[in-house]
Amino acid sequence: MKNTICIIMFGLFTLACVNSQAGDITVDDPWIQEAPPTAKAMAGYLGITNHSKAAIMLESASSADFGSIEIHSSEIHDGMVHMHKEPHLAISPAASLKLEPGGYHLMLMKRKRNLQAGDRVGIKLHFSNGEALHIEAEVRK
Ligand SMILES: [Cu+2]
Repeated sequence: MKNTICIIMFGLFTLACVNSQAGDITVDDPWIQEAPPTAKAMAGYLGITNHSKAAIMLESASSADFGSIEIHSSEIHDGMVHMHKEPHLAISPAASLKLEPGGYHLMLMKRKRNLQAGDRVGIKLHFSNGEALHIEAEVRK
């Protein structure tokens, strides 16, 4: 009898989880471009998908391996890459946004340890719906 109650309760709990906001955001293929040891900053890329019915903003990011992380966009004028700091990044309802070379990226600054291809970096992403995602980005050439 006790077992039956547990199974029913677990079933209700699972339903409650599906209906809550947790899991509205998923991240795919996070990676960081390898940079020379002298470089002060590195660029991080990933795909972000918003599974909810409302726009969600990526508001900030942090990592134990970097002193600070900014959200940047980049544009090319006259063959020169210009980067702009963005206060946040909006992901439309039921849509994906790709941070990729030549476009949006995470600007990882004040590196605290040497990072080479194959190393993994933990990054925490904070979203406007209150969700915080901990991701692991691989350093690649
Ligand atoms: Cu940048």
